[in-house]
Amino acid sequence: MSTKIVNAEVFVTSPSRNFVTLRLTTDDGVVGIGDATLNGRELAVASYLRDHVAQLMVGRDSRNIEDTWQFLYRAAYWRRGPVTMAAIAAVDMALWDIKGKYAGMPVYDLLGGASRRGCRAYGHASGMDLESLFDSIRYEMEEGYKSIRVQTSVPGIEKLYGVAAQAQSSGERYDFEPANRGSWPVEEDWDTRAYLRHVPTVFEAVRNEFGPDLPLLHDGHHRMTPREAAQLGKSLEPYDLYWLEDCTPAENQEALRYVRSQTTTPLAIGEVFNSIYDIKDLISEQLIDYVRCASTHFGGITQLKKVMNYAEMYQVKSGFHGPTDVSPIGFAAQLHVGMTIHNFGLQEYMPHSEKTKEVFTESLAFENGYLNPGETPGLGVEFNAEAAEKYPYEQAYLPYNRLADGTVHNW
Ligand code: GCO
Ligand code: MG
Repeated sequence: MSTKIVNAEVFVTSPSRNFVTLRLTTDDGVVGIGDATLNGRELAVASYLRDHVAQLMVGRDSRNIEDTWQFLYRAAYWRRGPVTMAAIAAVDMALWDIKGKYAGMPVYDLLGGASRRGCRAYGHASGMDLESLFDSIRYEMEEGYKSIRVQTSVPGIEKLYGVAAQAQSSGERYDFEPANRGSWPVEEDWDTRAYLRHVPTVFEAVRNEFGPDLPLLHDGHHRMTPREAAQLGKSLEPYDLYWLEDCTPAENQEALRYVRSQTTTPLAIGEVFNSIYDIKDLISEQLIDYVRCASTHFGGITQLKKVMNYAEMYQVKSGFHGPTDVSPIGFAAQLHVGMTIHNFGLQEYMPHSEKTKEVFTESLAFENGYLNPGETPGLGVEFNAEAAEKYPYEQAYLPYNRLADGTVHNW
Protein backbone atom coordinates (compact mmCIF):
# COMPACT_ATOMS: atom_id res chain seq x y z
CA MET A 1 0.00 0.00 0.00
CA SER A 2 1.36 3.38 -0.97
CA THR A 3 0.88 6.19 1.50
CA LYS A 4 3.38 8.82 0.38
CA ILE A 5 2.34 12.44 0.38
CA VAL A 6 2.70 13.94 -3.11
CA ASN A 7 1.04 17.31 -2.67
CA ALA A 8 0.65 19.87 0.12
CA GLU A 9 -1.58 22.87 -0.64
CA VAL A 10 -2.60 25.84 1.49
CA PHE A 11 -5.90 27.70 1.03
CA VAL A 12 -6.97 30.97 2.60
CA THR A 13 -10.66 31.67 2.18
CA SER A 14 -13.21 33.98 3.77
CA PRO A 15 -16.75 32.55 3.70
CA SER A 16 -18.12 34.93 6.41
CA ARG A 17 -14.72 34.90 8.15
CA ASN A 18 -11.14 33.90 7.32
CA PHE A 19 -9.94 30.30 7.42
CA VAL A 20 -6.58 28.71 6.63
CA THR A 21 -6.77 25.13 5.36
CA LEU A 22 -4.04 22.63 4.54
CA ARG A 23 -4.75 19.84 2.06
CA LEU A 24 -2.41 16.85 1.77
CA THR A 25 -2.78 14.29 -1.00
CA THR A 26 -1.17 10.86 -1.12
CA ASP A 27 0.06 9.22 -4.31
CA ASP A 28 -3.00 7.01 -4.48
CA GLY A 29 -5.26 10.02 -4.26
CA VAL A 30 -6.33 9.99 -0.61
CA VAL A 31 -6.88 13.52 0.66
CA GLY A 32 -6.53 14.81 4.23
CA ILE A 33 -7.39 18.31 5.46
CA GLY A 34 -6.29 20.35 8.46
CA ASP A 35 -7.22 23.68 10.05
CA ALA A 36 -4.53 26.36 10.64
CA THR A 37 -6.76 29.38 11.31
CA LEU A 38 -5.33 31.99 13.69
CA ASN A 39 -7.89 34.77 14.03
CA GLY A 40 -6.44 38.11 12.89
CA ARG A 41 -3.03 36.63 11.97
CA GLU A 42 -4.08 34.11 9.31
CA LEU A 43 -1.47 34.93 6.67
CA ALA A 44 1.42 34.32 9.06
CA VAL A 45 0.37 30.67 9.43
CA ALA A 46 -0.38 30.35 5.71
CA SER A 47 3.19 31.50 4.98
CA TYR A 48 4.66 29.18 7.63
CA LEU A 49 2.93 26.27 5.90
CA ARG A 50 3.47 27.34 2.29
CA ASP A 51 7.02 28.63 2.59
CA HIS A 52 8.48 26.27 5.19
CA VAL A 53 6.40 23.13 5.74
CA ALA A 54 4.77 22.12 2.43
CA GLN A 55 8.00 20.98 0.76
CA LEU A 56 8.93 18.92 3.84
CA MET A 57 5.67 17.01 3.58
CA VAL A 58 6.13 15.88 0.01
CA GLY A 59 7.62 12.39 -0.05
CA ARG A 60 6.83 11.63 3.63
CA ASP A 61 4.89 8.56 4.65
CA SER A 62 1.48 9.81 5.77
CA ARG A 63 1.17 6.97 8.29
CA ASN A 64 3.80 8.24 10.71
CA ILE A 65 1.84 10.91 12.54
CA GLU A 66 3.81 10.94 15.79
CA ASP A 67 7.11 11.09 13.92
CA THR A 68 5.88 13.94 11.70
CA TRP A 69 4.65 15.87 14.75
CA GLN A 70 7.99 15.48 16.54
CA PHE A 71 9.91 16.32 13.36
CA LEU A 72 8.01 19.59 12.82
CA TYR A 73 8.22 20.51 16.52
CA ARG A 74 11.88 19.68 17.08
CA ALA A 75 13.47 20.27 13.67
CA ALA A 76 12.24 23.90 13.58
CA TYR A 77 14.50 24.47 16.62
CA TRP A 78 12.20 27.43 17.56
CA ARG A 79 9.55 25.76 19.66
CA ARG A 80 5.95 26.58 20.49
CA GLY A 81 4.06 29.80 19.70
CA PRO A 82 0.62 30.13 18.09
CA VAL A 83 1.87 30.34 14.48
CA THR A 84 4.11 27.28 14.66
CA MET A 85 1.60 25.22 16.63
CA ALA A 86 -1.35 26.08 14.35
CA ALA A 87 0.79 24.96 11.38
CA ILE A 88 1.72 21.71 13.13
CA ALA A 89 -1.95 21.25 14.07
CA ALA A 90 -3.02 21.45 10.44
CA VAL A 91 -0.52 18.80 9.37
CA ASP A 92 -1.50 16.58 12.30
CA MET A 93 -5.24 16.79 11.53
CA ALA A 94 -4.69 16.14 7.83
CA LEU A 95 -2.65 13.01 8.67
CA TRP A 96 -5.34 11.68 11.04
CA ASP A 97 -7.92 12.38 8.33
CA ILE A 98 -5.87 10.37 5.82
CA LYS A 99 -5.34 7.53 8.30
CA GLY A 100 -9.08 7.35 8.97
CA LYS A 101 -9.81 7.20 5.26
CA TYR A 102 -7.29 4.39 4.72
CA ALA A 103 -8.72 2.50 7.69
CA GLY A 104 -12.34 3.20 6.73
CA MET A 105 -12.97 4.46 10.27
CA PRO A 106 -13.88 7.75 11.91
CA VAL A 107 -10.87 9.23 13.74
CA TYR A 108 -12.36 8.65 17.20
CA ASP A 109 -12.30 4.90 16.46
CA LEU A 110 -8.58 5.10 15.78
CA LEU A 111 -8.07 7.03 19.03
CA GLY A 112 -9.63 4.29 21.14
CA GLY A 113 -13.30 4.26 20.19
CA ALA A 114 -16.33 6.08 21.57
CA SER A 115 -16.65 6.60 25.33
CA ARG A 116 -20.08 8.22 25.00
CA ARG A 117 -23.07 8.57 22.71
CA GLY A 118 -22.32 12.22 21.97
CA CYS A 119 -20.54 15.30 23.34
CA ARG A 120 -22.66 17.69 25.35
CA ALA A 121 -22.40 21.23 23.96
CA TYR A 122 -23.01 24.67 25.41
CA GLY A 123 -24.66 27.56 23.59
CA HIS A 124 -24.13 31.31 23.85
CA ALA A 125 -26.64 33.72 25.30
CA SER A 126 -26.13 37.43 25.75
CA GLY A 127 -28.14 40.59 26.12
CA MET A 128 -27.98 44.34 26.39
CA ASP A 129 -30.47 44.13 29.29
CA LEU A 130 -32.15 41.40 31.33
CA GLU A 131 -35.13 41.07 29.02
CA SER A 132 -33.05 40.50 25.90
CA LEU A 133 -30.71 38.21 27.86
CA PHE A 134 -33.64 36.06 29.05
CA ASP A 135 -34.96 35.88 25.47
CA SER A 136 -31.55 34.82 24.28
CA ILE A 137 -31.33 32.09 26.96
CA ARG A 138 -34.81 30.82 26.02
CA TYR A 139 -33.80 30.74 22.36
CA GLU A 140 -30.69 28.67 23.13
CA MET A 141 -32.77 26.25 25.22
CA GLU A 142 -35.22 25.86 22.34
CA GLU A 143 -32.27 25.08 20.07
CA GLY A 144 -31.58 22.16 22.38
CA TYR A 145 -28.66 23.43 24.47
CA LYS A 146 -28.57 22.02 27.98
CA SER A 147 -25.80 24.37 29.19
CA ILE A 148 -25.54 28.06 28.45
CA ARG A 149 -22.84 30.70 28.54
CA VAL A 150 -24.15 34.04 29.76
CA GLN A 151 -22.48 37.32 28.71
CA THR A 152 -24.00 40.67 29.51
CA SER A 153 -23.47 44.32 28.79
CA VAL A 154 -22.36 46.38 31.76
CA PRO A 155 -23.56 49.92 32.51
CA GLY A 156 -20.73 52.31 31.76
CA ILE A 157 -18.98 50.01 29.24
CA GLU A 158 -19.93 50.88 25.71
CA LYS A 159 -18.58 47.93 23.71
CA LEU A 160 -18.08 44.64 25.48
CA TYR A 161 -16.84 41.25 24.36
CA GLY A 162 -19.43 38.54 23.73
CA VAL A 163 -22.59 40.64 23.64
CA ALA A 164 -24.51 39.90 20.44
CA ALA A 165 -26.72 42.61 18.95
CA GLN A 166 -24.19 45.22 20.05
CA ALA A 167 -23.39 47.49 17.11
CA GLN A 168 -19.92 47.08 15.60
CA SER A 169 -18.03 49.94 14.02
CA SER A 170 -19.07 48.44 10.66
CA GLY A 171 -22.71 48.92 11.68
CA GLU A 172 -23.31 45.15 11.63
CA ARG A 173 -24.38 43.12 14.64
CA TYR A 174 -21.50 41.99 16.80
CA ASP A 175 -22.92 38.49 17.24
CA PHE A 176 -20.39 35.83 18.03
CA GLU A 177 -17.48 36.84 15.82
CA PRO A 178 -15.53 39.61 17.45
CA ALA A 179 -13.04 40.14 14.58
CA ASN A 180 -13.88 43.07 12.34
CA ARG A 181 -13.05 43.20 8.67
CA GLY A 182 -10.85 46.18 7.89
CA SER A 183 -7.26 47.31 8.22
CA TRP A 184 -7.27 48.48 11.84
CA PRO A 185 -8.51 46.88 15.08
CA VAL A 186 -11.62 48.35 16.64
CA GLU A 187 -11.15 49.92 20.07
CA GLU A 188 -13.41 48.79 22.92
CA ASP A 189 -13.55 50.03 26.50
CA TRP A 190 -13.25 48.39 29.88
CA ASP A 191 -13.95 49.15 33.55
CA THR A 192 -13.21 46.31 35.98
CA ARG A 193 -15.04 47.82 38.97
CA ALA A 194 -18.25 48.34 36.98
CA TYR A 195 -18.00 44.78 35.66
CA LEU A 196 -17.39 43.22 39.10
CA ARG A 197 -20.39 45.09 40.55
CA HIS A 198 -22.79 44.25 37.73
CA VAL A 199 -22.16 40.63 36.76
CA PRO A 200 -23.34 38.98 40.05
CA THR A 201 -26.64 40.90 39.83
CA VAL A 202 -27.21 39.45 36.36
CA PHE A 203 -26.53 35.87 37.50
CA GLU A 204 -28.88 36.37 40.44
CA ALA A 205 -31.64 37.48 38.04
CA VAL A 206 -30.94 34.57 35.68
CA ARG A 207 -31.12 32.04 38.52
CA ASN A 208 -34.38 33.60 39.76
CA GLU A 209 -35.86 33.31 36.27
CA PHE A 210 -34.53 29.90 35.18
CA GLY A 211 -34.12 28.04 38.50
CA PRO A 212 -31.16 26.21 40.03
CA ASP A 213 -30.75 23.38 37.52
CA LEU A 214 -29.56 24.94 34.24
CA PRO A 215 -25.73 24.83 33.97
CA LEU A 216 -24.50 28.41 33.42
CA LEU A 217 -21.05 29.53 32.26
CA HIS A 218 -19.32 32.88 31.99
CA ASP A 219 -16.20 34.10 30.13
CA GLY A 220 -14.05 36.72 31.90
CA HIS A 221 -11.86 37.00 28.76
CA HIS A 222 -8.55 37.52 30.61
CA ARG A 223 -9.50 40.94 32.03
CA MET A 224 -9.02 40.56 35.77
CA THR A 225 -6.03 40.41 38.08
CA PRO A 226 -5.87 37.31 40.32
CA ARG A 227 -7.38 39.26 43.24
CA GLU A 228 -10.23 40.61 41.10
CA ALA A 229 -10.81 37.13 39.69
CA ALA A 230 -11.03 35.76 43.23
CA GLN A 231 -13.59 38.45 44.08
CA LEU A 232 -15.73 37.56 41.05
CA GLY A 233 -15.44 33.82 41.73
CA LYS A 234 -16.60 34.35 45.32
CA SER A 235 -19.45 36.64 44.40
CA LEU A 236 -20.72 34.11 41.84
CA GLU A 237 -20.64 31.14 44.24
CA PRO A 238 -24.34 31.48 45.20
CA TYR A 239 -25.28 31.04 41.50
CA ASP A 240 -23.45 27.75 41.10
CA LEU A 241 -21.59 28.31 37.79
CA TYR A 242 -20.56 25.34 35.68
CA TRP A 243 -17.37 27.28 35.00
CA LEU A 244 -15.81 30.72 35.04
CA GLU A 245 -13.54 31.01 32.02
CA ASP A 246 -10.27 32.94 31.60
CA CYS A 247 -10.75 34.78 34.87
CA THR A 248 -7.17 36.08 34.61
CA PRO A 249 -4.44 35.76 31.97
CA ALA A 250 -2.65 32.53 32.74
CA GLU A 251 0.76 33.06 31.17
CA ASN A 252 1.69 33.13 34.81
CA GLN A 253 0.38 29.75 35.95
CA GLU A 254 1.16 30.51 39.63
CA ALA A 255 -1.45 33.29 39.58
CA LEU A 256 -4.15 30.63 39.67
CA ARG A 257 -3.00 29.40 43.09
CA TYR A 258 -4.38 32.53 44.72
CA VAL A 259 -7.67 32.43 42.78
CA ARG A 260 -8.13 28.74 43.57
CA SER A 261 -7.48 29.24 47.28
CA GLN A 262 -10.19 31.91 47.46
CA THR A 263 -13.14 30.45 45.56
CA THR A 264 -14.89 27.15 44.80
CA THR A 265 -16.32 28.48 41.49
CA PRO A 266 -15.03 26.01 38.85
CA LEU A 267 -12.33 27.43 36.56
CA ALA A 268 -11.67 26.87 32.85
CA ILE A 269 -8.57 28.12 31.02
CA GLY A 270 -6.51 27.49 27.90
CA GLU A 271 -7.98 28.87 24.65
CA VAL A 272 -4.84 30.91 23.93
CA PHE A 273 -2.43 28.16 24.99
CA ASN A 274 -0.44 26.35 22.32
CA SER A 275 1.66 23.87 24.25
CA ILE A 276 1.34 21.35 27.02
CA TYR A 277 3.94 23.40 28.92
CA ASP A 278 1.48 26.31 29.15
CA ILE A 279 -0.96 24.25 31.17
CA LYS A 280 0.93 21.46 32.92
CA ASP A 281 1.15 23.15 36.35
CA LEU A 282 -2.49 24.23 36.22
CA ILE A 283 -3.37 20.57 35.75
CA SER A 284 -0.95 18.86 38.11
CA GLU A 285 -1.70 21.33 40.94
CA GLN A 286 -5.44 21.02 40.18
CA LEU A 287 -5.75 24.79 39.84
CA ILE A 288 -8.37 24.49 37.10
CA ASP A 289 -11.28 22.17 36.35
CA TYR A 290 -11.52 22.39 32.55
CA VAL A 291 -8.95 22.52 29.73
CA ARG A 292 -10.07 25.10 27.12
CA CYS A 293 -7.37 24.37 24.51
CA ALA A 294 -8.45 23.99 20.88
CA SER A 295 -7.03 21.37 18.51
CA THR A 296 -6.20 24.10 15.97
CA HIS A 297 -4.12 26.25 18.32
CA PHE A 298 -2.66 23.43 20.35
CA GLY A 299 -0.78 21.29 17.85
CA GLY A 300 -3.69 19.17 16.68
CA ILE A 301 -5.24 15.89 17.76
CA THR A 302 -1.96 14.32 18.86
CA GLN A 303 -1.12 16.91 21.53
CA LEU A 304 -4.74 17.47 22.63
CA LYS A 305 -5.18 13.75 23.29
CA LYS A 306 -1.92 13.67 25.26
CA VAL A 307 -2.83 16.63 27.47
CA MET A 308 -6.25 15.15 28.20
CA ASN A 309 -4.76 11.78 29.14
CA TYR A 310 -2.43 13.65 31.52
CA ALA A 311 -5.36 15.69 32.90
CA GLU A 312 -7.34 12.49 33.55
CA MET A 313 -4.94 11.64 36.38
CA TYR A 314 -5.89 14.90 38.11
CA GLN A 315 -9.65 14.77 37.50
CA VAL A 316 -9.44 17.75 35.16
CA LYS A 317 -11.88 17.58 32.23
CA SER A 318 -12.13 18.96 28.71
CA GLY A 319 -13.93 22.13 27.68
CA PHE A 320 -12.40 22.67 24.24
CA HIS A 321 -12.56 26.10 22.63
CA GLY A 322 -15.14 26.05 19.83
CA PRO A 323 -15.85 29.55 18.45
CA THR A 324 -16.31 30.09 14.71
CA ASP A 325 -12.61 30.91 14.30
CA VAL A 326 -11.96 27.20 14.75
CA SER A 327 -12.93 25.93 11.26
CA PRO A 328 -15.27 22.95 10.79
CA ILE A 329 -12.10 20.84 10.34
CA GLY A 330 -10.55 21.93 13.66
CA PHE A 331 -13.91 21.55 15.34
CA ALA A 332 -14.34 18.00 14.03
CA ALA A 333 -10.78 17.16 15.13
CA GLN A 334 -11.49 18.05 18.76
CA LEU A 335 -14.91 16.44 18.66
CA HIS A 336 -13.25 13.13 17.78
CA VAL A 337 -10.96 13.61 20.81
CA GLY A 338 -13.99 14.48 22.96
CA MET A 339 -15.79 11.32 21.86
CA THR A 340 -12.99 9.05 22.99
CA ILE A 341 -11.39 10.50 26.15
CA HIS A 342 -12.82 9.43 29.50
CA ASN A 343 -12.53 12.93 30.98
CA PHE A 344 -14.75 14.78 28.54
CA GLY A 345 -16.50 17.75 30.20
CA LEU A 346 -18.39 20.06 27.86
CA GLN A 347 -17.87 21.32 24.30
CA GLU A 348 -18.29 24.94 23.22
CA TYR A 349 -20.38 25.08 20.04
CA MET A 350 -21.04 28.05 17.78
CA PRO A 351 -22.58 26.82 14.52
CA HIS A 352 -20.86 28.07 11.37
CA SER A 353 -22.59 30.27 8.81
CA GLU A 354 -24.23 28.91 5.65
CA LYS A 355 -21.35 30.29 3.54
CA THR A 356 -18.82 28.50 5.74
CA LYS A 357 -20.81 25.27 5.42
CA GLU A 358 -20.76 25.66 1.63
CA VAL A 359 -16.95 25.56 1.71
CA PHE A 360 -16.68 22.91 4.46
CA THR A 361 -19.25 20.10 4.33
CA GLU A 362 -19.57 18.54 7.78
CA SER A 363 -20.88 15.15 8.80
CA LEU A 364 -21.44 16.23 12.39
CA ALA A 365 -24.90 16.19 13.91
CA PHE A 366 -26.24 18.39 16.70
CA GLU A 367 -29.27 16.89 18.34
CA ASN A 368 -30.93 17.59 21.64
CA GLY A 369 -27.84 19.38 22.97
CA TYR A 370 -25.35 16.69 21.94
CA LEU A 371 -22.78 16.72 19.13
CA ASN A 372 -21.70 13.66 17.23
CA PRO A 373 -19.02 13.59 14.51
CA GLY A 374 -20.72 10.71 12.66
CA GLU A 375 -19.32 7.54 11.13
CA THR A 376 -17.66 9.01 8.03
CA PRO A 377 -14.08 7.71 7.70
CA GLY A 378 -11.50 10.31 8.77
CA LEU A 379 -12.59 13.63 10.27
CA GLY A 380 -15.90 13.75 8.41
CA VAL A 381 -15.34 17.14 6.78
CA GLU A 382 -14.92 17.85 3.08
CA PHE A 383 -13.22 20.96 1.74
CA ASN A 384 -14.68 22.42 -1.45
CA ALA A 385 -11.80 24.34 -3.09
CA GLU A 386 -14.01 25.76 -5.85
CA ALA A 387 -16.46 27.26 -3.39
CA ALA A 388 -13.50 28.57 -1.36
CA GLU A 389 -12.29 30.55 -4.37
CA LYS A 390 -15.50 32.57 -4.37
CA TYR A 391 -14.54 34.01 -0.96
CA PRO A 392 -11.05 35.54 -1.10
CA TYR A 393 -9.20 36.53 2.09
CA GLU A 394 -10.30 39.79 3.68
CA GLN A 395 -8.14 41.36 6.33
CA ALA A 396 -9.74 41.35 9.78
CA TYR A 397 -8.53 42.21 13.28
CA LEU A 398 -9.75 41.28 16.73
CA PRO A 399 -10.65 44.37 18.80
CA TYR A 400 -8.52 45.73 21.60
CA ASN A 401 -9.35 47.47 24.87
CA ARG A 402 -8.50 50.80 26.48
CA LEU A 403 -9.27 51.97 30.02
CA ALA A 404 -10.88 55.36 30.70
CA ASP A 405 -7.46 57.05 30.92
CA GLY A 406 -6.35 55.60 27.58
CA THR A 407 -4.21 52.72 28.88
CA VAL A 408 -4.32 49.58 26.71
CA HIS A 409 -5.94 46.71 28.62
CA ASN A 410 -6.26 42.97 27.94
CA TRP A 411 -9.00 42.25 25.45
C1 GCO B 1 -14.60 31.90 23.45
C2 GCO B 1 -13.55 32.87 23.06
C3 GCO B 1 -13.70 33.54 21.73
C4 GCO B 1 -12.49 34.41 21.40
C5 GCO B 1 -12.15 34.29 19.96
C6 GCO B 1 -10.97 35.13 19.57
O1 GCO B 1 -14.68 31.63 24.62
O2 GCO B 1 -15.27 31.38 22.56
O3 GCO B 1 -13.20 33.71 24.11
O4 GCO B 1 -14.90 34.22 21.59
O5 GCO B 1 -12.72 35.72 21.73
O6 GCO B 1 -11.90 32.95 19.70
O7 GCO B 1 -10.62 34.84 18.25
MG1 MG C 1 -13.21 32.44 25.83
